[in-house]
Amino acid sequence: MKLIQKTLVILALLAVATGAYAAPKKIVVGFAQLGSESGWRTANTISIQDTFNADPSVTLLYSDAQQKQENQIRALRTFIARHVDVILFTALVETGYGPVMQQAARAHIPIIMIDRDVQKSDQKYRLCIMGSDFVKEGQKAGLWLADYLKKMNMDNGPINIVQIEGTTGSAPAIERSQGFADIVKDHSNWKITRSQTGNFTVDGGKQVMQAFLKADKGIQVLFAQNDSMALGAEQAIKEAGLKPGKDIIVIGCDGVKEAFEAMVAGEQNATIECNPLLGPQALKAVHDLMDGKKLPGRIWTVEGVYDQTNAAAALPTRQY
Ligand code: GZL
Repeated sequence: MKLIQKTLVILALLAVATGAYAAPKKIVVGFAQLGSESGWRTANTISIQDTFNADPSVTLLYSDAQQKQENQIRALRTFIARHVDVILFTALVETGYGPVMQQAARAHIPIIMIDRDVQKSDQKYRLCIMGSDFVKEGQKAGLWLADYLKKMNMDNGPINIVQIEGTTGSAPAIERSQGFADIVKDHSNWKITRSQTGNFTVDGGKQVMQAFLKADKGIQVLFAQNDSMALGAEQAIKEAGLKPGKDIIVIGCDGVKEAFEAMVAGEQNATIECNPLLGPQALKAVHDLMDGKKLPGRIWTVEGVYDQTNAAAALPTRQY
């Protein structure tokens, strides 16, 4: 090694050792995830963790609240105490976060909502919401059902619909119910005869569908507000000696791989895609924020509708 190179190496080592050169400060991001209740949630978490952990300019602090609001509030308080630069937050339910979000605002820590928002009165404490349009997803489920019943020449007499809702009080449960009801009310022969929460889990969907089937032998359609609950309900329908996808039309939400496999097997009729792969959009939003750019109030995800006519072709490309 030439003398000049040796000198430069020694100078660089000295600069670091004396603190004269400080490595650029990393952006510290606190991510308060709500839990790991569904395939969707797992894919959402992995997308954010993999994207952020691959960026050397960022440190991601992660918390899984295991679907308990008190754990999420505790995690947010910890991020505030650690003076993180940005908080990513997925609200388990819409209410109850105002005080801790106000604390973050007072500490000048910006909050970017991922996937699920908080109630309107607390939205002043967050910078933006990044995620899907749940009302539109509910409407898409109703519109798909109308099209399918028409194609199958089934929309003549009464249509008995049951609904398995997501986590009570959560934005997707509230808004998917609203969107689906928007379409149901346009069909006087349709009726949602039973609706109950399955808490977005496979077991929850199975237990609720078992109860519905015990109480009602005339169910024709199930709208499950996520594919995990639809898959659980399909197990219950089979155990009751019926064929899901044939004896009972099954519509899910999310677009997880297992739902595509169920559609290819003829055991689910449709799924309304809800894209969990928000990591790249979230990282871009964090960098834009740190670079002083203004974030839009709403960053939408792009998603479609899949059924037995296009599931097989799409299955190999599914990433979650
Ligand atoms: C929707 C998301 C929902 C999914 C469920 O964006 O919040 O939560 O639909 C998940 O699978 O549990």
